[in-house]
Amino acid sequence: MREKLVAGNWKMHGSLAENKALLDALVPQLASLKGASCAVCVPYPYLFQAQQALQGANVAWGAQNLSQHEKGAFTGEVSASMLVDFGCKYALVGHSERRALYGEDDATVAAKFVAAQKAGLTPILCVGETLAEREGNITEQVVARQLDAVLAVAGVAGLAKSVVAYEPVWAIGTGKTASPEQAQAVHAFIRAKVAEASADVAAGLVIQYGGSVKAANAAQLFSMPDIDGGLIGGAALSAEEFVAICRAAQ
Ligand code: G2H
Repeated sequence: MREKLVAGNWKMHGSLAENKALLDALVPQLASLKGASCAVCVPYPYLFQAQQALQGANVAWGAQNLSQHEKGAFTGEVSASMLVDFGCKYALVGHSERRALYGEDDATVAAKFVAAQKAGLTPILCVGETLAEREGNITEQVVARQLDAVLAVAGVAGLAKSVVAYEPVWAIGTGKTASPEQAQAVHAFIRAKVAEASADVAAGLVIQYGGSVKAANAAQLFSMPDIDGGLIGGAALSAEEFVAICRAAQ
């Protein structure tokens, strides 16, 4: 049986004071979470704060990006081993904002996925189509291409040690959520695609949904057979919302 995972993606939000209030609220409220896991992916400068606040708690932490390089003259970049130094369990790779705003192509995302795993991190691989791609009926083609790029370098054995997050770009931060049925259809497609390489890996793969998930719609989304939790943006900045979403995953 797969355990659902709810991960917060704080994006470029927060301050030492705001994070303290949020983390101090999450730790006791999520202490009793059972049958589901949770994590927060925080901005790089706050990884140390997350590590201090969450060590020994029932909440894992991670980063929102990483370099595909191990070390070297890459000004402004952060390596996978640096994230490990700060106790990260997860690193998002290929979030649509990285793909769209920072030109990360499939090959770069795949290289980041491999770099994360090499250092012992669990990559959360984000895939998803834009509105134009959905309207052009190429959602499955796009998601297949994004998965194939990773399968080509990490293999299905690599995918087995990762989490996939399906995030339709048109639903991100827009308030528009994919309906549970729309999301389920793509999740089932992803699982079937992975099953072509390995039925076992497909059956065990955690596939999160992301895109305007909130307390009010989480339970319905998480009740779908192939939706194994969520990647939560805006709603992860509120302890009340995030805790309610985590509880919906139990
Ligand atoms: C999608 C999601 C979190 P939001 O980016 O990754 O953000 O929940 O704000 O749509």
